[in-house]
Amino acid sequence: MSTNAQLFERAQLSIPGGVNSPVRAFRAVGGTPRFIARAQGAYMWDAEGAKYIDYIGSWGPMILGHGHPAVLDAVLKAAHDGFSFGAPTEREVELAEEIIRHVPSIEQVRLVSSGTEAGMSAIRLARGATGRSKIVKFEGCYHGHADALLVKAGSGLATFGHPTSAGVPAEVVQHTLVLEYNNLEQIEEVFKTQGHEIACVMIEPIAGNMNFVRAQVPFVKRIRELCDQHGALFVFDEVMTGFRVALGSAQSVYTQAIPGFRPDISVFGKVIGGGMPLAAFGTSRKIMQNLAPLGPVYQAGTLSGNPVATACGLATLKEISKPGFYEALGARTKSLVAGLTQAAKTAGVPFVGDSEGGMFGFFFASELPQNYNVVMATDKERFNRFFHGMLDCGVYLAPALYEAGFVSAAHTDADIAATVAAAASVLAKA
Ligand code: HOZ
Repeated sequence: MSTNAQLFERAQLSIPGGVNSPVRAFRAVGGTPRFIARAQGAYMWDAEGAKYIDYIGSWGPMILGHGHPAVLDAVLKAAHDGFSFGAPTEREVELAEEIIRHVPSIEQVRLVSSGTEAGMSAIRLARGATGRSKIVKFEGCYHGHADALLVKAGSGLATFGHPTSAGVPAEVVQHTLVLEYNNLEQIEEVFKTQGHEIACVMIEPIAGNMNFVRAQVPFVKRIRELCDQHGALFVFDEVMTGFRVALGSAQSVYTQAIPGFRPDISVFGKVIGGGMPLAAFGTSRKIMQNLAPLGPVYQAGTLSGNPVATACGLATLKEISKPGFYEALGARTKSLVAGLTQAAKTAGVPFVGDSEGGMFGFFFASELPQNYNVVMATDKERFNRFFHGMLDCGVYLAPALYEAGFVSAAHTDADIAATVAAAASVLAKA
């Protein structure tokens, strides 16, 4: 039995399903998960010493690649000064200032430890600030695993065929209204009938938990108008897209298309922690006044603003703020998608892809899907064959069709060329 298989068997004795996060178990694609021993730059090595070009990047955070020297140095220095104090530090102020500097919709930010925590707290803040209970989310958008948001949430839930998790009482989700992504009629209707009761509309602006599906510009524009007309807050969940698709995050992409556009509340994770457990939610000073210790909306955390995690995040943000960073990252990601598209065309396989900054997605379909139901109808069997073929060639893609992919600054043109060559040989056989 291979070392990965032995480790997986052993893991299943002490950890449910052998994993600490469901998608890692390879249930969607079948086969044995690779147990990763180490990573450097754009590569990971598994417990058997096999090398992979990594397009997961820890599901988004590793925008600089693994083990970037400046980040490593900052983390080691911070670790020497102490792991956690449960008291404020200058570094967390610096990180908050740095996030605010790049995202004009935010005047204040609260640091937490995970995207789930940030999303859950953003909803509580929106409800506390508006005095309303109802929230609107969209099918296929995942906002972490807080009960109220775990309805038709794409990603792991889609993989395992349970649109909503067991253990979430119906009363807990009675205020969660779930609409189709990019469906203007449905959002108009819900505001017409329940607008005065809606605390917020929460969206992944580029949904990365149903692979890669963009919210259309007219859709985002109309939600903004409806929120303004009805006194609801517009929450951008940028856990995946934040500092990943642009320095100003996905909201800056929409501001280019909709002059003056800003969401009310933003949720961040992944890149702002550079691979350490760190996330955040931010908004105007006025809305933030509702948060404890200033106001009645409670939120707290022993490891919030952790000194080692903030050092990692700060060092990462410093690197990605350098001139030309996103131009180079975006061009490389585009060249990957173009290469894969060409390889599929040559093999006569229906294929579409899209990317923004360092985030990409692709489908075995003839058109880019606009919502969850269409994503679910794309060719899953072919994706699974492709995934395993690529893995055998040393290319590590996300082990589920419902996940976005990530390119880092450490990926070279040669890595992209090797990936495209692997795809051409896999698709020729698929
Ligand atoms: N939340 C991720 C899927 N969108 C999975 C995270 C992980 O398994 O590390």
